[in-house]
Amino acid sequence: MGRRIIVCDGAEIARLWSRIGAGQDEELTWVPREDESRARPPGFRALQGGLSEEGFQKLDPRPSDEFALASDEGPWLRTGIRTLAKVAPHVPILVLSDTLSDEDLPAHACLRRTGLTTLVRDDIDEEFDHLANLLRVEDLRSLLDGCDRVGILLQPDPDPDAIASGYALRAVLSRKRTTAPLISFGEVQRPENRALVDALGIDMLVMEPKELEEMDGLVLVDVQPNVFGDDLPERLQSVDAVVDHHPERTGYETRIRDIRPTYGATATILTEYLRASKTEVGPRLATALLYAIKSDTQYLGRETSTKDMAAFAYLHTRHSPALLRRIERPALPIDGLRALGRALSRSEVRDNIHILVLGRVREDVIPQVADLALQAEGAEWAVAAGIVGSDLVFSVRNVGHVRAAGDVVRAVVDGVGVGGGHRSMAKGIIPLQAFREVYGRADREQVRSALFDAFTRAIQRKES
Ligand SMILES: [Mn+2]
Repeated sequence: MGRRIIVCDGAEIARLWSRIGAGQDEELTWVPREDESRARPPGFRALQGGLSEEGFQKLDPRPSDEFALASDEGPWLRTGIRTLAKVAPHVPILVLSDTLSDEDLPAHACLRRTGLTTLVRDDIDEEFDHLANLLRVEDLRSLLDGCDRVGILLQPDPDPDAIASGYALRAVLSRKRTTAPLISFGEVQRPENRALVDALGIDMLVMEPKELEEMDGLVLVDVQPNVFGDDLPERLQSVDAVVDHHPERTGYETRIRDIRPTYGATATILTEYLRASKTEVGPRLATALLYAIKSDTQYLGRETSTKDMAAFAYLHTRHSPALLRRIERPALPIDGLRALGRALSRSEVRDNIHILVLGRVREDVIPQVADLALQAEGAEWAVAAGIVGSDLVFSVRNVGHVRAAGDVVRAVVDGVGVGGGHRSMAKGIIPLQAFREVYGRADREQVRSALFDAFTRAIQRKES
């Protein structure tokens, strides 16, 4: 390794550098300004001859060295860069300047510019953000301190963001499942939500709204009270805290309100709470929050903020890849695999659409088969369909640059079922009875050709 040679313009910048603390391999030099010759900052030696060729030659620059030039004066920096490039053309230069931009500097093959105090500034801003989050956590803790049981209420059929955020809030409050149960007014049903609950061993307390009276404290996570209807039970009209990222609603009271609509996930807010309060984040919690951010932001797609990115990066170093795989790729039952085998034997990509009809299967098999189906050569659209209970359920994927999957599915189920989704993923449900009324039988062949016609029409309509 070569040396890092720091050249500071004047005593003020040199002193700032020594306060930040010099790195081990750094050689500190400075160019005194007029009347500064006797003000040598500690640890620095003067660049003899200033920014002249002789001055740089005395430093004996080698190709493995790196230079930093720190100044806010254009002429000083331009002279320094040009002279150094003449003496040592292959030495890389880091320019530290808060006032000059890249355009103010001469061309150089290996040069980077960044701010000096702005770097410190960014860190300070980040620390103030942590401090604000810590204050929120302390407010929550002291508000709920005297409560025996704090209910953490999630939306009905809570999604991964809600579940992980509730789970994290319990950790922030240093409580257990008995003293801070996760509550929902309905069972966890959708396969991706179930997968998270099962993998983490979270137990959800399903109750009626009126049973909330049993809770001494009540916190809503990833949801606001109005979502539960206009005619709110009394306990929901005035709650202790709401932590959410959906647009702010009115019509309820809460003692603490932390709503951040610019965030892509409530899990990001909770990750900030955990970091600010230095609460331990083990692999299970990190995995849950990581998966929550991933699924709420469509894998850091649209509507992702830099806060979500920062939380994601923090969690990524702490999560368990094996656990994440188990959540994202739940074990397929053998009869599901056999159904897939039968469907694959009739596999065909027609007009860029690949449809696999599975027959009767466990619901969570369907989205996994849809993922697989999209990998077929030539497929721009993949549909996996199966019968679950008395419904025909199908998952849809597309390669992304075509029409939004959610819109297409809404057109397909129009008048016969329900459905929706995002740009590249969607899901539809058509009751078998409704399907038969429209298409006749509901055997594999009929399902396949009905879906093919419906999708062809819906995709074309969208493209015209
Ligand atoms: Mn959410």
